[in-house]
Amino acid sequence: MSASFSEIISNPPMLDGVIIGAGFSGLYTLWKLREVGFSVKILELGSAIGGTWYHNRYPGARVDSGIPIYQLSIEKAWSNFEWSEKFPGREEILRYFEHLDKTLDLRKDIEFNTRVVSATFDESLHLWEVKTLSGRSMLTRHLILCVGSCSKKYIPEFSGLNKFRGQLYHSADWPEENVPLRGKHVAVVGTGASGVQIIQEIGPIVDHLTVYQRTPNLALPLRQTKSRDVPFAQRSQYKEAFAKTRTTFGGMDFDFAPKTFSDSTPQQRKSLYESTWAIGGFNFALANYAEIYFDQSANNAVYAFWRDKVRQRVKNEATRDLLAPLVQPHPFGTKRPSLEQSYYEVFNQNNVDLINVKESPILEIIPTGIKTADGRHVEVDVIILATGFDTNTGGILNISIKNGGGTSIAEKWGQRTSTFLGITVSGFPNMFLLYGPQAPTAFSNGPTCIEIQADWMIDLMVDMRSKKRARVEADKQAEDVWVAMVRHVWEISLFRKAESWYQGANIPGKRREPLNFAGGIPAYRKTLNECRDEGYRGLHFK
Ligand code: N01
Repeated sequence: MSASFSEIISNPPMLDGVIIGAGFSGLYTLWKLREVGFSVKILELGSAIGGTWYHNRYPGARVDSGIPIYQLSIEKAWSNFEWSEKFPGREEILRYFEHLDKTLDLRKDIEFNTRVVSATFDESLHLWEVKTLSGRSMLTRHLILCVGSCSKKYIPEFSGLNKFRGQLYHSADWPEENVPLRGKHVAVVGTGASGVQIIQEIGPIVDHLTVYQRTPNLALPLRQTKSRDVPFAQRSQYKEAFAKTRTTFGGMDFDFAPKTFSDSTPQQRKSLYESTWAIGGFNFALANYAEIYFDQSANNAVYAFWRDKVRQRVKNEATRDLLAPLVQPHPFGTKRPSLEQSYYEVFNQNNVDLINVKESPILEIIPTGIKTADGRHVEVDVIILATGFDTNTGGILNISIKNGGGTSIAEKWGQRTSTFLGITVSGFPNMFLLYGPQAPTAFSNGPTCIEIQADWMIDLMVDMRSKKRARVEADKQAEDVWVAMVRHVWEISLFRKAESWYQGANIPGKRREPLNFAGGIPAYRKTLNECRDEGYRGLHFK
């Protein structure tokens, strides 16, 4: 560490917390830590707040969790913000972030355009030294990583990528200026949440669209509601909705059906499928039978319903078989289903082609387009790589984080990712992860998971302050128990069967392991609360 103890004492720019990232988790943490009297700063790579919503500006970007629950539950913020749609688009969400900034006075404690390159813990001072790319250094008691679960983009190593003469963008790297697509020949690679939204948005305006699909997205109807037509959420109901999110599997304001699949008659099942389908959003996935994530026969039934609904919408038989195959490509819901409004109809347009890259992978990018293994060349002006992210761990491992013994987080996670409760890491004192690995992250409404984790962490920091404790660190054994729990839930679920980013299967060479806790929000909260109520069992203090 570059500063000596006497320098720190005589020159105290030392903070209680440095937060990395100004998305939902960073902003909520900043506000709440300040409310309880801690000194804290956010360092943010981008030039504005919003996190994933700042960085992901691709055409059609829109949230898949509905209002009122896709916002912070801070009354001062929600009580005077008007949402125009149940599932708002990026512009409206950025307007909301601006509102958060004004209402909560956030910006004064955020440093923008600041890339954190390293964080090193000093064993004797119990402090982190955080360094930025520009060479600045800051001392902080706590290091709080709010870097987002999808912040490190993944670009497949296609040969010839840099020889392409047209425009090439990753979905998370879309330019701020308008990219004219009207009249253009465009290729979209990838049909995850980003790809589905892009395809649906640009299909109707481009001259020609070629979609490269490896795995079909088992997408669900969004069913947008405009507040001018139907008031979809009364403010008087917000508090109840936020409270409900703490009690449901996915942190939504609805939960699985109370009855089981096995106890339901075929007619009751059909009626549940139809009603959840008609409501739209994630209802078909998360207000369905809980067994669909654990029992293959329950899952098969749901898949068959989904398939038949979608197949009716696609005219061409070969395209239909690719988008909604007769045999399920993976258990329904075990890869992230997107929400769509007109995705399937786009493939009925004459200007849209669908290429199956499972059968015929992309061989190379040629100067004028894309060549697949079957020898087909498609000439395009623009290639959009909607190929996803090195999720959950990528954003954290992007920073050189070292503990007092000189061990990096990359070394610590060399054999397996391990955390205690998805929030702390043994061997890395005074460091917290929010919305990261081994938490309900991917399986929950973002703001719900984030607030639960941040509230727990802040209670802990307040407790430490009151007891004059300078350092907290997870116990290795307690961490092992949590990692085993995450794995156990994973192994008994159907999630294990899908080649998903939930378990790191989307990145060639990335180790497969459960990166998300699939036990649901109530079980997660119970574990956090028990830990706190038992005097922070599993944590060591100094
Ligand atoms: O990324 P993805 P994403 N050749 O990994 C394909 C959040 N999000 O950016 O499925 C050809 O899901 C890959 O194929 P396969 C949300 O949590 C939220 O879309 O691996 N194809 C897949 O189709 C989401 O889950 C929102 O077989 C290749 C696609 O690229 C997460 O971000 C909106 C390939 C990647 O899909 C990530 O979504 C957007 C190759 N070599 C994102 N490599 C909302 O809330 C990969 N693919 C609305």
